[in-house]
Amino acid sequence: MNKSLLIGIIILLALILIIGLVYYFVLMPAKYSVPVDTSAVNLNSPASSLPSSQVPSAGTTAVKTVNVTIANFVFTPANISINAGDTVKWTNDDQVPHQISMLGFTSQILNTGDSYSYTFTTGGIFDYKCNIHPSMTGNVNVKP
Ligand SMILES: [Cu+2]
Repeated sequence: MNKSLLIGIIILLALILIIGLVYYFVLMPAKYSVPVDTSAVNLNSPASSLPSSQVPSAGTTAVKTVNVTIANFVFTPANISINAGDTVKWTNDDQVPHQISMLGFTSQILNTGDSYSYTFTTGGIFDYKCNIHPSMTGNVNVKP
């Protein structure tokens, strides 16, 4: 009597354990395989084929946005280091207009309070300046 009850409990626990293992090993890998597939796409195709918002960065680092403030005719910080896929956002806090210019793009004229964002998809050191005040310079070091 007691023995068969004990066996019944052991069988029940074994079933719960098996169901748990099936969930863990069958369903969980299906969820986690998505980032692996994304990085495989990144390795095999150029970043330009994907919308910039979906370009995965190297490894598991999340993409980020770095803010650069324009004030008193100075970019702050003037030298920044980011990963490919990250975005730089310049915001003009000066009372005069500025315009970000770099090999590859020129922003619209940024009046007071305006901002401009650019997503860097390839590695390299990108020097930029203000088109209106060429003495204003900065650079972005993009790690591939
Ligand atoms: Cu300027």
